[in-house]
Amino acid sequence: MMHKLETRPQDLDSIARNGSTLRRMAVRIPTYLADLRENPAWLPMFVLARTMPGRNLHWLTARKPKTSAPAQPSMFPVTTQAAVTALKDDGIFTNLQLPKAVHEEIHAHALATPCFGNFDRKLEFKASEHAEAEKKYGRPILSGHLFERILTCEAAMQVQKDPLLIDIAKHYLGAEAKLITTRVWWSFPTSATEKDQSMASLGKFHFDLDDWRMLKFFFNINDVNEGTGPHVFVRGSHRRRSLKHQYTLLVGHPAEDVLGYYGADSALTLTGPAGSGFVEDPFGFHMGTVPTQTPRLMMEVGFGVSTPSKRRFHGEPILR
Ligand SMILES: O=C(O)CCC(=O)C(=O)O
Repeated sequence: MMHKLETRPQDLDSIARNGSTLRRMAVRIPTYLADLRENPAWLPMFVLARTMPGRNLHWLTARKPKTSAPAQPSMFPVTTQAAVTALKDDGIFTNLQLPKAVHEEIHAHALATPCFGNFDRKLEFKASEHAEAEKKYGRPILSGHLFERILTCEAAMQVQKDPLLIDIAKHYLGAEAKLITTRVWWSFPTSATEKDQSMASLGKFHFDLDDWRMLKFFFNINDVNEGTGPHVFVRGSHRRRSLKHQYTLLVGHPAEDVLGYYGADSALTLTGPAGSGFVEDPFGFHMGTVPTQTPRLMMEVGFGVSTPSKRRFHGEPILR
C-alpha cells in the first residue's frame, strides 16, 4: 500500500519557497533578524548586493591577491588562471574531478552517517533508510544534510583545504576571500508533489545572497545523470542582469522568466561521473533539480569576503 505523504502547514521551508511573496518574506523574518544580530553589516549587503551598481561598487574594494604559486600541491591538475577566466566570462568553470579515493571515502562516510531531513534536526536517518524515514515521519523527505558530521571525514577535509580552491577564490573574489561553507547533502527522489519538492531549494532558479561576492565549488559525489537531479547553472547571468532580477525582493524566479531573458541555451546541466565538479559564482541563477530515479550526494565548499555565518556554515538557512 502507498504511504500517504503530507506536507505540514507549518513547514517553513515549504512556505518560504512556495507561498505568496509576502508570506515567503514573512517566514524568513526570524532568519533575517538572526543574520542581522549575528552581523549588522549583513543588512546593507542584503539590500544592495542584489543590484549590479551595488555589487560593482563592492567589487572595487577587492584587494589584489599575491601571485605566488600555492605552497602545497593540489589534488586537481587545473590552473587558477583557466578557472578564473571561465568564471569571469561564464560564471562557471566545469573541469574539476576528485581523485577516486577521495570521492569514494566521502560517499562511504555519507552512507554510514545519519543525516538530517529537510534541514530539520528532528528528522534523523541514514540515506539507505530514506523510504522508512518518510513513513516514520509521515512526510516527503527531499534532502538529507550531514551538517557538522562531515567534519570527521578526512577526505572531505582534504577537499575543503585543497590549495587550488582558496587560490581560485582569491583570484576571483579578491585577497580577502575566505571559507564560508562546507556542506554535504543528499537529494532524494520522492513521491511528493511538485510543490512539496521545491522546498529543498530544488526545482527553482535562484541566486544566492549570503555575501557581496561569493564562489561555490560543487562536487557530484555519486554518478549524476538526468535522473539524479543534476545542478543547473545559467551562464552569463552573474554579470548581465535584467532590472527585474536586480530590484526584486525574492531570490527565486520562475524558469520561463529566467530562461526567457538569459536564453534557454545558457542553461548548463551538470551531469557527470562520481567526483566530477565545477565552481560557480552563485549570484548567477542556478538550482538543483529534483531527482526522479536515484539520490544525489553533493559536496559544496563556499567562499565569500565577509565574516562567515556560523549557522549557515553547514547549510542551515531557515530558523525554526
Ligand atoms: O542542490 C543543488 O544543486 C543546488 C544548491 C544550491 O542551490 C545552492 O547551494 O545555492
